[in-house]
Amino acid sequence: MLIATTHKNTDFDGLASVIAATILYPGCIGVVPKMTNKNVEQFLSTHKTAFNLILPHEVRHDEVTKLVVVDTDQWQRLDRMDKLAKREDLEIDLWDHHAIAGGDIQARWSCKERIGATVTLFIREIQKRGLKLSALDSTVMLIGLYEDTGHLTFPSTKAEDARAAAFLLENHADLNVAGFFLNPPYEENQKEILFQMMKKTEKHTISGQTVGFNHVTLNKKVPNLAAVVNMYRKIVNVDALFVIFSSDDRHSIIGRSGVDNIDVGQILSVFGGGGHSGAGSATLKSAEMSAEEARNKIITLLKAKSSEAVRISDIMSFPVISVTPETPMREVQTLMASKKIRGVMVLEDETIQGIIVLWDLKKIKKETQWDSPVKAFMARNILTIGPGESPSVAARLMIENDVGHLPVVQDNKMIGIVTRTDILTYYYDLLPD
Ligand SMILES: [Mn+2]
Repeated sequence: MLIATTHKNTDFDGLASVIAATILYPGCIGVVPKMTNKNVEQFLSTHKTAFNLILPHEVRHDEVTKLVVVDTDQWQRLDRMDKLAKREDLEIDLWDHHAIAGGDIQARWSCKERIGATVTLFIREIQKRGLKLSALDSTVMLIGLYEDTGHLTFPSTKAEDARAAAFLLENHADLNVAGFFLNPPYEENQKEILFQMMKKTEKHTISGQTVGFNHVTLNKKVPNLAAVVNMYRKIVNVDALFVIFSSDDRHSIIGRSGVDNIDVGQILSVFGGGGHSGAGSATLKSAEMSAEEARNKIITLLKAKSSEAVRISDIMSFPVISVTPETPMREVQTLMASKKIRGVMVLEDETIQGIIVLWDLKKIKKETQWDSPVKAFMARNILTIGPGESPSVAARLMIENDVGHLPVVQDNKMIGIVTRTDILTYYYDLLPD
């Protein structure tokens, strides 16, 4: 007997990958954990018979000769597979897109890659072998792909995920069905939780990125908390978010991130959970840790991570090209043209007096004004930035204040400058002119 299974609290990527395994491995039966996410449960209640799927209690473990594990690499996340974990003769294939190291499932063969969704890895193989997909297969795979990549918007999304989506659309994936399961209507108690969360969001700025925290005590079971957190994240507008839901004896932490350098899956793996950079979760016993301790631990982890990150001092330009306040505009213009720069600092005795940018030259209407000193045209209220800040802080300052140059100041002394070009070069890996 050959079976394929995935993690408990199965999401659509897990389900789609199990179904893909039943297509890829001849004779393979899919085993879906008893506990699935609410939208997966709804999907299965109407579509289950269309696929070759059974429940964990229906598996005759001693007859299993081969196991295909998808979308996780940890035994503890599988449902009722403990008996198989002890079997030494069992052949295991593993397909996963989570953290490359860390899992305790020893596979004979594995395909582990950092990519938006596990199902993308299967689609690669399905395409390679020229296998046919039904419209229904394509639809469930597209839902898995869209759910795990936030409709191809999460930073973990790769070009191959988008190509996989194109392949599924070519194979008649139904976007109406996908839309229905990706955006389930909110239930009354989900709305209640959402309102409760909106009343008290705690925001922290860690290395220039805003991280939201929330703690909610649940006194009844609320389905699909992950969807509530997704909705909440759109409302609170933070770079990353962690919500701790506490019930009688346990805390569930759900994390979401929209930025590259906060990997929530990695952070939550410290708590025994997991996920990928954009989305993750963990469950812990309240006896082990209070909600506040869990929050503090997340903050500590975030701070430790950010200390390895790129700083302004790594991307700034120096030495800085500057003039004195008395320099005639004509000289400033010549300087900008010869150095091919768009802004010049105006300094006197090493202190910043102002900045003159290419745009200011357009203010000159009369020929005689080219002889006037730069101090008559320069901008005086200068925003500065510290060398230890992150590029995203600089980007935010530039966008919010519509400035293209930020002097980098340390101990009241200017040590460099960051420009829009520096920021773009950093974000897009472009080489400067
Ligand atoms: Mn996944």
